[in-house]
Amino acid sequence: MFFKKVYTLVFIRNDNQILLGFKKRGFGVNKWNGFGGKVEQNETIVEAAVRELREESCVNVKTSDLKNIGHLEFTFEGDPMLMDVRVFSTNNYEGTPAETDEMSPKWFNYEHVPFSDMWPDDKLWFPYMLKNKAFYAKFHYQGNDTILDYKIQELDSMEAFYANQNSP
Ligand code: 6U4
Repeated sequence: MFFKKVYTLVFIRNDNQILLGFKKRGFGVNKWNGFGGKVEQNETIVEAAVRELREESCVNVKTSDLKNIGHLEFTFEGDPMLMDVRVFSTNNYEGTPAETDEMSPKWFNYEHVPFSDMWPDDKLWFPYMLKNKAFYAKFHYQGNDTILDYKIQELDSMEAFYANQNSP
């Protein structure tokens, strides 16, 4: 049995570029990633997504502009925690991305996403995101570098996925 913790992961994108942050500390340190973190008790998932994006990149977005585009689950060999990661995207934001204690932001062209310095799962599901397809994926890791097992599925819509899951 796993106990589940909900996280957010936000990508700001335009027609040919995506904003990533280089993680300076903590989980996923020294990797490029989207912006996000744990959902706190007093907030909704999308509110947490807005807050983490602001805290980590100084960029502001409206909850109504964030589109839920994917659902990721991560488990780690020998660890009873399941990371339930809600992926969001928008092209509508305010402010200029700036370095914070946690992240250093940078725009990448879609052809130059730095997969060799990212979580190994990213190169498997980014293609769905970049083609604007909704997706569900789960990955079982050994440590932070080895994927022991995984599954990826393109979805008709996130709404249909959550309706079938009986989950908000
Ligand atoms: P604290 O303890 O407050 O620094 P918090 O900022 O709440 O933590 P953090 O930074 O640990 O949370 O959140 C982890 C972030 O990394 C979330 O956005 C989810 C994301 N993430 C975790 N595993 C990932 C993976 N394998 N691939 C990926 N993103 C992942 O692309």
